[in-house]
Amino acid sequence: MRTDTGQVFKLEDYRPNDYLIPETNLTFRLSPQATRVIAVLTVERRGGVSASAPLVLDGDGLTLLRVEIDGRPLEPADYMATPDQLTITTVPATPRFQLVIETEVAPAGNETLMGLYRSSNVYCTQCEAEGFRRITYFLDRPDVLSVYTVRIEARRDEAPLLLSNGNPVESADLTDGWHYAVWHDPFPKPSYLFALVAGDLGKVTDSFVTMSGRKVELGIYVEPGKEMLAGYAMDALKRSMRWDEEAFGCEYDLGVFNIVAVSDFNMGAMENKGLNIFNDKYVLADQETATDADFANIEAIIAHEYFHNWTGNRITCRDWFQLCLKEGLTVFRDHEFSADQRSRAVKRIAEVRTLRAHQFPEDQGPLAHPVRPRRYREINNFYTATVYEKGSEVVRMIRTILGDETFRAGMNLYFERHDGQAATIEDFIKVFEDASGRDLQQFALWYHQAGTPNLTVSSTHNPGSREFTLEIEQSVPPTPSESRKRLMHIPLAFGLVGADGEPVAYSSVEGATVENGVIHIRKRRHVVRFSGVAERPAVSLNRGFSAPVTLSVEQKADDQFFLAGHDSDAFSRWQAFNTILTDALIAAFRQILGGKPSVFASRLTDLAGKIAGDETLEPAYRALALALPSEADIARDIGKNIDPDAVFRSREALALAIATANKKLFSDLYDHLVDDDAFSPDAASAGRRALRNILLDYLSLLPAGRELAADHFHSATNMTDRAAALTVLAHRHHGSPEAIKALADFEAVYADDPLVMDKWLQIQASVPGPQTVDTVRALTRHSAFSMANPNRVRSLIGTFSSANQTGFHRADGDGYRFFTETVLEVEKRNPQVAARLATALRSWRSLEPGRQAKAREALLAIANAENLSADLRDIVERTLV
Ligand code: 0A1
Ligand code: ZN
Repeated sequence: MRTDTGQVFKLEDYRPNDYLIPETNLTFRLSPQATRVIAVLTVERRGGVSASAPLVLDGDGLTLLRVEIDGRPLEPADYMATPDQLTITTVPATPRFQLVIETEVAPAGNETLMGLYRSSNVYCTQCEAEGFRRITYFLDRPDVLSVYTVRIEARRDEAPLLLSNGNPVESADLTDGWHYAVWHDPFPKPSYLFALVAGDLGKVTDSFVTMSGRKVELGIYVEPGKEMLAGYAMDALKRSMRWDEEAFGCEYDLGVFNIVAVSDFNMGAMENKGLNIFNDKYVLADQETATDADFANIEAIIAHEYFHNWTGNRITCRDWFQLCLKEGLTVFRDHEFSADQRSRAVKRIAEVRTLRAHQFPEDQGPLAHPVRPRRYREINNFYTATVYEKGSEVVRMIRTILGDETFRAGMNLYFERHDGQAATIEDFIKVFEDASGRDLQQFALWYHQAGTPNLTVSSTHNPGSREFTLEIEQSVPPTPSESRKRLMHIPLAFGLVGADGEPVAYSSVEGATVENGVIHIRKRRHVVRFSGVAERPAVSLNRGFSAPVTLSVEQKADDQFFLAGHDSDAFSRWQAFNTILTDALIAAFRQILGGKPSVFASRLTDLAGKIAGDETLEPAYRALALALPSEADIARDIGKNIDPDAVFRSREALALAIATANKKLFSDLYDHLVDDDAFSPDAASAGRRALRNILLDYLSLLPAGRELAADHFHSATNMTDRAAALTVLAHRHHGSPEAIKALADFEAVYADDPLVMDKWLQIQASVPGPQTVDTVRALTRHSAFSMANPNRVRSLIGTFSSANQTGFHRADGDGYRFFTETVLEVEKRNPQVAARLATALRSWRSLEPGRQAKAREALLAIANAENLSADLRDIVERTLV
């Protein structure tokens, strides 16, 4: 384990290395305990660099067996080797030389899942961000691009399949039951995109003909016997390949494209050139085992990794500070893909919910950082919602500002100008400046400045002068190490809506640039005057969520209700109703704290019924509208002094009020939505299931709700319905005979399917209430659980600590004690997963004082543990500041 060196990496310290490695030849002789790696590197000194400049290569826990230059072993005086560095002090005077390095690594004992490791007897690699240095000494940085040739040798019985990046070159038998394969990747790439897979895997094949008529062989490799679960992923891959040609002109460039699913993986998936490696959770699916959400995730992640071929691989990052250059852009691309494959409005609402649930708390807490950070201690901790999701929103804003066509011209310029390069955010912004002739320097603050901007908006209408005025003021709250903020350029899409629901015309506008329905906020305060407006309109703000900001709007409740029923922008219509719900929940929270009963306006509960039954709206949209803000959403909107038990009670009270007021309507609709057709994972069918399942959630609160949920569970013909019913039983009817039986039945059927058992763990880990910590403790000893597998850890421990507000934040601090123990235990094997778990306490300062003190104790207990990894120390120390 890499312990903390305390070193801080700074953007301004970037300089290119003195050396390049244009060619890399690797030979692997695979064995679980002692794999030999021979690296033959062509090293080149960059022009102008002194011949005496040492060559310093990165390593991480390596054992060096041999080092030679141009065919001669190095003298001990000519180099220095530690497990973490190889320094060659005497370098040949020639500008180019050949360096041979032989190392030995032990994939079997590697539980960090970085570098070369074994997952269920399959050899696989994970090199992003700095895992390649666990395989051999190298210039392990993204601006060193090399052409790789890889020879893999293994025992045929142990590893009949041998894969690496690029195209297959040759393969044959060796003596003693061994065999080999050689792969060559003609595209120069950074070391983080290197991959190797070897083992016994099942294969699903297909092919794709690119826009210029080249045939690409496609392969998806899975655990033998699971081939029939890879069909959806293969279909998603082909749709992604076509879409990228149509939407961005991006054509695939190798003769093969392979995907391998492994069961031990730290993240979702990895875009290694021509050989994507996936967490099997994002490949394997059928109606029996996967929910609609799983299908949607598979589609999105298959697309995401595939799209990296151009945004990430062909054009990579100069350094890790530029991570958002590939990630924010590729998330934007996968969002657009899913929007085109499904319903754009529904997709946008889901994206915004995710952004608010994950990125807003990050941006508003101690771990806030700019989309392009300037400092890091551990790069693994910067694969964040800010880099990915906010990074994507920033790209979306560029498109909003430029318009579709100019944006596309900018993207074309980006591909033309930077193909084959390791680029920066400045390069990215420049292509859009050049394509549009606009100055985007103020806009670029979105990359440089952390924090969620807030817009305070108020409006007045003067019927006499027929003038409608919006006063808009921006502020960006201080974030760690950035106390003073500069003024941002915020594209605020808006609409003025008349009493008939139609857009209100105006003759002229002054006070801000307004183009194509977007107000460009650039100053601290804008007074935007619309002339020729006879009647007071309702204002629909941040349509389509044009900017990732919070709004403080002085708006009449009547306007909110009006917009929730009439806004022509589907996102804003959803937003209006969501705001109504949030306001009601916050009021109920205060009533509960004041010892008063919660009361809800009948026009609110009536509107919920109207939306549920509105056949002009897509079922998926109705389901999203009826989903109450989560406890974490409510807590975030309250902001401080949070008592999670009171939040929970307010939410339950509102759910009960909505269910009670709409009993008959919900029940009829629930019956009507029953689906007798053959299962399809498509968005429309999924939307109907989503609506029916949220209705079940409401109906379960009413008399006979428990029986209804039990029926729903036992008659379910797909995992979406089964998991939804099990959640309702376990959460709302905890401990009931129906809940106990359903959990037991589920376990009996799926005991041998780890991915399905993850759902079983998740559902139990999220049961509200103080008793759940004991359940979770007990489940850590269940045979379905393993501390060594990231999916299991995230399902049980991750769900408990980040999705169970009342259980985790139990008033006596026992949830936190369990958390400390477990995080430290996971850390011993896998620091990266432990560090991610530890972010569950990032919002600890918004809790009420009692819980706050206990949460701090828990964080301090982690911080004071001995030999803390760099990953965990970085998170815990920043969280405590
Ligand atoms: N580049 C991948 C994410 C990723 C990052 C680090 C990893 O190491 C454990 C794995 C994957 C993506 O954006 O999909
Ligand atoms: Zn990515």
